[in-house]
Amino acid sequence: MQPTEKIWRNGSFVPWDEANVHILTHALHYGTGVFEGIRAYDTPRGAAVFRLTDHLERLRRSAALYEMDLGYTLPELAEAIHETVAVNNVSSCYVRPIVFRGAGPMGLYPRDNPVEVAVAVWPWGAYLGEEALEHGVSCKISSFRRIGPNTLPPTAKASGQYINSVLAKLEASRAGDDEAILLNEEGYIADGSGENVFAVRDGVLHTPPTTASCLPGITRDTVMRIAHTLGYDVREVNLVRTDLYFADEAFLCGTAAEVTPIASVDGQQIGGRGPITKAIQDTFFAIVSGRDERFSDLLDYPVRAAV
Ligand code: PPE
Repeated sequence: MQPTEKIWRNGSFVPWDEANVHILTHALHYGTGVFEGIRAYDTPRGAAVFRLTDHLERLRRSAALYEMDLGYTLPELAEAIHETVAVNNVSSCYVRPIVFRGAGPMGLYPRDNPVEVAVAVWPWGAYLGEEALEHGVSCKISSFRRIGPNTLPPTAKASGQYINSVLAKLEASRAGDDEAILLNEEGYIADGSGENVFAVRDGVLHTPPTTASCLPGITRDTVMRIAHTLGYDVREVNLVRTDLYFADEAFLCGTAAEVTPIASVDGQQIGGRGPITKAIQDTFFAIVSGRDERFSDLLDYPVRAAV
């Protein structure tokens, strides 16, 4: 990981190395944090943050579920994010806002623990490796089921729920695979440990509905918009593992993973990056780098100081 200089914390900048927490931080013990993963990209008009408002709205919903008051308006947080990108001189980077219960009383009751808000940014290249963007990743269907709407609602992005992803990720890694795909309690595909899943069959894109316990991914939504624009149908339907084994093409998508082809699932070969995956991926990278006017509204630029 490549550190940057400063981290925004509760309204001011602190040096990267000093952005620490107490050992008795509530979120460290109980997972009581919510976060976002956002990317900023270098564009001809300078650094742009991809779908910033959508990410911040999801952050607000996640925080509300756990009764955490953000303490800042979304425009204030948007400004903090733009400033953090600017102050660290990284036009292309990953952006990690986190809202968490800090140190205070111990025990599960969280309301007396202070809510902290921070934003860190750092350069983060291809999540699953540069090679993977072309050749794809090997995936394993996890034996661990995805958390559900009545255990840890997967529609929120809470720190604690990621321990489910960590179990799946470790299992996949022990099996020699790059990534894990989790089924929900009903046995349908939910999502990857940190990505949504798409399968392409007969020229049609298929992805699990959000009721299948996947995170309602912002990249997933972007992919659906791209597909429609390119003239492909998208079906939000429950998928079983063989829908992946027998797919013509399949890919993972997420802020970190962007659009990454799936090469195999449980050793069943799907192949490298197919033509539809490539078309979606090419359009995605054109959009985020500010080279596709059709989607320019998805990029958020810093508001210039009023004259
Ligand atoms: N499912 C899960 C479980 C998930 O964590 C992510 C994002 C997605 C789907 C895709 O959502 P979106 O980013 O809105 O398109 N995972 C984040 C964290 C990855 C990490 O290792 O940390 C991310 O991609 O930023």
